[in-house]
This record gives sequence, structure tokens and C-alpha cells, in this order.
Amino acid sequence: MDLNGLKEGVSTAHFTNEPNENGHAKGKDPFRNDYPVFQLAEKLTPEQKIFFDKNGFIHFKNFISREKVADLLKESEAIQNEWVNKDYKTINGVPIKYGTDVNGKKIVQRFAFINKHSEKFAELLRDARLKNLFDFIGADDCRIGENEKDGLVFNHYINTNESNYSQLGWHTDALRDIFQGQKIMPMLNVGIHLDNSTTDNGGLRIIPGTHNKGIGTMLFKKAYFISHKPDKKEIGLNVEAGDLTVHDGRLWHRVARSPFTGEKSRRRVMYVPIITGKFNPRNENSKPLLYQRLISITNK
Ligand SMILES: O=C(O)CCC(=O)C(=O)O
Ligand SMILES: [Fe+2]
Repeated sequence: MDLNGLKEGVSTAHFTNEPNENGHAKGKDPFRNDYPVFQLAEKLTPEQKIFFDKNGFIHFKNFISREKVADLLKESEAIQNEWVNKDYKTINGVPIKYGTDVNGKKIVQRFAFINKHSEKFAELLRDARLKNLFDFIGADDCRIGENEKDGLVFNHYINTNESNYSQLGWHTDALRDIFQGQKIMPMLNVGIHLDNSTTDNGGLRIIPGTHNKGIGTMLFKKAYFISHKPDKKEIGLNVEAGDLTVHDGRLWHRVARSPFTGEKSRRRVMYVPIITGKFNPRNENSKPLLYQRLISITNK
């Protein structure tokens, strides 16, 4: 394998997506990306590590099957009905975001710690392949954030008048450490995608390489959660249900609103952090942190 060649091939300059462009030419496979995609196996390969170190994100195909995706979606609806019926406001101090679906039904649009409410989601976090991702950080104390930050988050975006969650402004996830009064520690955010999502339908936008530009970039590149403006250097990810993506906690990203309304705009994706440093579990008595309030009140 010619690593130098690969390094060239995956340089950020190679990405050709322009903001507001679909990220794929008409007639091509809509799930094709201008960056390489990988398979998550026993061990991270040198190519995967080089790509991730350079760009701050990586995309693995088919982490879970379509059947598993359908099963998890069904399970999320059962948990949603329970939370709506019991009128829960927060989970471990993290505000729950409620909204209204296309059919007028009240739904949960952002679940936190969903792994604490269902064995199916808890089991997903025990998938041995997730631990292979620790090698992107390489520290001895890497762990899956089952009980820390927001636990396993389940996001449900939909673009309608009644929806409360159709987009998410520019941010990095590492800022969460600052809100917690902690030093910024290496962290990964692992996304497990439950709907097909192509870049012409909104979705995740990242700026490759912004994860290692220092604290100034991390703090001040954009107005946290408020700015939604496309960036010249952003790229969108074309993902299929079951794919897994990883981004560095310091990478700048946002979720673009779908230009479509109703069913077509639906996008469900889960995130769990891989954490290092001080163990800071949350429980029923935890209070919301500023970033958790911001996510819950902005981004309609
Ligand atoms: O929906 C996404 O893909 C990203 C969500 C996100 O950035 C977050 O919850 O911090
Ligand atoms: Fe994020």
C-alpha cells in the first residue's frame, strides 16, 4: 500500500464539495463521497489513522444491518411514547427536546442517555468494534461515555412548522469540557446513522482539518450554536442507514436544515462520545450545563 499516495489522495484540498452544492453530480450514486470510506474491522489500519489524523473525521460503511436499524427505530418509538406519557423534562439533567411530527403527534427530537432506558441501546454500546476506535486517540483511559456527557444521544430532525429540531448551529463537541470546568481532553464523537442522508437533504457538515488548529480556532472560529452560515470549506457526508462516522471533539461541524419539508426531511442519528480524562458521570441529580441548555433552546 502506497501510504504517501494515499495521504495525497485524502488531503483536504482534494475535496471538491462546494457549500450548497449537492456534493454529488447528477446521475452518480447519491451515496458516493469525494473522500474515501472504510470498513470497521478488528483493528484500525494505518490508512484509517492517517486519514483521521489529517481530517478529524472518518466514515465507516455498514456498521449495523438494515434489520438492526429498523429494530432500533422501533425501540426508540417505544421509549418516546413512555417519555411523552410520563412528561419527562430532563434525563440526568439533560433537557429533552420535544416537537411535533408530520402527523401532529408529539415526539422526542433529542433523547439523552437513551442507553440507560433500553437494553437494546445498551447492548449496542457493548459492540466490541467500538473499542477499536480508541486507537484514534491512543490513550490508556479511553472509554465509551455510557454515563458521562449526554450518554448515547438520539437525534430526530424533521423540517416542519411544528418541529423543534431541524438544524444545529456550528459548534465543536469539545467545548463541553469547558462548560464542565474541565481541561479539554481528547474525545471522539461516534455517529450511528439510522436514515439515509444525502447532502442535498441537509445533514452533517464538517470542516475537515479544523480539529488541530489550536484553542483559538476551537473557541472563536464561529459563533457557537448561533451561526448556521455555510462555510467555503465545509463538506457534507452522504451516509446510508447503518453507517458509522467518527469526528474529533475539536472538529467544527453543524447540521444543515433540509431544503425539503415533511417526511423527506426526516433524519435520525445517534451519537456516543469516546472519552478520556477525569471520570465525570451524570445521574438524576445532575444539573443542565450551559451547552445542554443551548442545544435545547436554539436550533429550531
Ligand atoms: O446530527 C448530527 O449529525 C450531529 C449532531 C451533533 O453535532 C451533536 O449532537 O453534537
Ligand atoms: Fe456535535
